[in-house]
Amino acid sequence: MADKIVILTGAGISAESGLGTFRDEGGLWSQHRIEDVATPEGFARDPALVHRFYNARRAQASEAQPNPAHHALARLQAEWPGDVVIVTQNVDGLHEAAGARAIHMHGILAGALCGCCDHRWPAPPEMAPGMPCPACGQPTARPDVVWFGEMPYHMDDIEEHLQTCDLFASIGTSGQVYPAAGFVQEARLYGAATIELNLAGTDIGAAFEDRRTGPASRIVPAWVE
Ligand code: BV8
Repeated sequence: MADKIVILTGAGISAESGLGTFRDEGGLWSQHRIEDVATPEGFARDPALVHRFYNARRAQASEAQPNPAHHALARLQAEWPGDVVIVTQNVDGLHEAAGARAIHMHGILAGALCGCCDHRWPAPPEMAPGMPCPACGQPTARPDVVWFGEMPYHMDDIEEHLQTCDLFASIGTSGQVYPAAGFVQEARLYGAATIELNLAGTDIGAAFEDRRTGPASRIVPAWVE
């Protein structure tokens, strides 16, 4: 049976598609306080601000194109004889745009969620405070993204993949947000080989046996080949 590969991706894989990362120079978290735009408390305090933040990112993501790194992973997933599981922290949908399947642990910009009945539906381009849920009618529509302090999605499936993979690769993430930043340790614990592909060194780089540095659009296709 060919090796099973689990690939974690972060904002860095979409940087060359023109989407901002969070913690690089001029990144999203230098323009907005996490507490104000990416927590349930921030949403409760000022839903209009949070909707504006996600409306802007949804519009940008809808114009963005997958880059060679996204396409290389889609090719790997289609051609590798074993299982290739992509777990993404990104909410931009670019893995699917490149023809890949991905597990969205932090949700998706193109999705809306009802804060009351958990109904999910495709998000309109612009969301606003008090938007009614199409299922229960309550004015509790929110972006279907996982905020700080909320449980990421699909964690049971992700744990199972980490415990049964032969290779764990991390691409374009600074390794500062948990539980994703801890995945490399779990994969190693269960015997997987590990590699990090990133523009620069990260806080979790030492946990990887192998590392490649450079822009994803160059180093990911080279790695996949
Ligand atoms: C949870 C929302 C538990 C959608 C996001 C203290 C210690 C440890 C943990 C915690 C703590 N206090 C609180 C916590 C938990 C907290 C956390 O980890 N906080 C951190 C900040 C310390 N985590 C949580 O709250 C998570 N939930 O733990 O729940 C729980 C348990 C029980 C019951 C209930 C709950 C939820 C985390 C999810 C938060 N939501 N996004 C959105 O707005 O997008 S996180 C956000 O950060 C994005 O999802 C993003 O993907 C993610 C990670 O960032 P990166 O993707 O790594 O992006 P970053 O800019 O940081 O790095 C980019 C990298 O790319 C850089 O390394 C750069 O060098 C590289 N790069 C740049 N250009 C390129 C490139 N690489 C290659 N090529 C290039 N061209």
